[in-house]
Amino acid sequence: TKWNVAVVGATGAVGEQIIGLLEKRDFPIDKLKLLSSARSAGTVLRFKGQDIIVEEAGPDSFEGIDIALFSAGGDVSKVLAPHAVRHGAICIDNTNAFRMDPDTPLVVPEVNEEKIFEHHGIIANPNCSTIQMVAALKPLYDRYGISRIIVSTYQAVSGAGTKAINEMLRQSKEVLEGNEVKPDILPVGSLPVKHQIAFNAIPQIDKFQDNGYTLEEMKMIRETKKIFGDDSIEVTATCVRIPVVYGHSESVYVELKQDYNLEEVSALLAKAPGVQVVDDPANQGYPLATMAAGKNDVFVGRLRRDLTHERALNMWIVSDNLLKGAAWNAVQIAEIIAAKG
Ligand code: 11C
Repeated sequence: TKWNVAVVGATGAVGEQIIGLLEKRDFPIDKLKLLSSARSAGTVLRFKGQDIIVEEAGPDSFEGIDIALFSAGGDVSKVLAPHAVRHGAICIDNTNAFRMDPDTPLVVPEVNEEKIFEHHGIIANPNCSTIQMVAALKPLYDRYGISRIIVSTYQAVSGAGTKAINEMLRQSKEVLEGNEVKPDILPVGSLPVKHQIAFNAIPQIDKFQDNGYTLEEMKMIRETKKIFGDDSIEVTATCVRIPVVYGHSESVYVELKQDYNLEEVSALLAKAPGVQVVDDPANQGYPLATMAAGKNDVFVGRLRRDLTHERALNMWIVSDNLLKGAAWNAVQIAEIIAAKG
């Protein structure tokens, strides 16, 4: 079977990666429709040697579409995904719009692939920082059980889109040339206060919630419980933006329900699907954003026993936020749907 596929947000940072993966993975496509906002409509993009003109997305863009991949922001998904479903498409949504909706599966194939087929038209792709963490923790969850997670992130600017990448590069140049730095987008485009990202670390990703945590932090907390289907896991998160272009890094403290053996943990991770262990302190081997950039896998290292809690360990988890964190997880779900008809 060949599928008619639509990419909504085709000109964005994630959309670009989705199109690249559909081509690279030779996804069985009959027709590819590229959609965007009115502003980007008319852009010409290449797919398998052909030019495709990006069209403005609207309620009637989805006629004849089998699979629609959304990454144009939550507001666009909220309005247009129901229209895509009405036209019979399965939507794989990269935004926060439907993730916590009880009727919408929230899927990381390495963790809960089976949920894909419980959809009612929409399958949600989790937040990038959540995806890489749960993919790496899955083998430990299965073997020992997890009681508690404390995560601190070091997130790339590409998570905030192409404009944020350009802002970081522009500011770096401004600093190096001794010019005044004028923050414009980060930490949150829609909020009035801006902070310099070049040569800095900003402990705010997305808006603050009433409890003092940011939305990014609350996404990690809520999504982790939903993906594992386990509300008993205690999660605390601190999310920080750093001046890296591609690849989110995470320091993760994980408390297990049973005693563990560190060699066994390493072996379990090494054979886990989509996970690569890079853990060789003697030779300074550990995951780096530069190592993960452009790759689909999640990289894990710095595995060590916690010194304060006998059933806890600490680890360092790195992945390309635009790939496993977004485009690859979505295309992986599409591939599973295509493979199972
Ligand atoms: C960031 N995690 O790095 C965000 C981007 O809910 O899909 C992804 C936002 C989302 O800024």
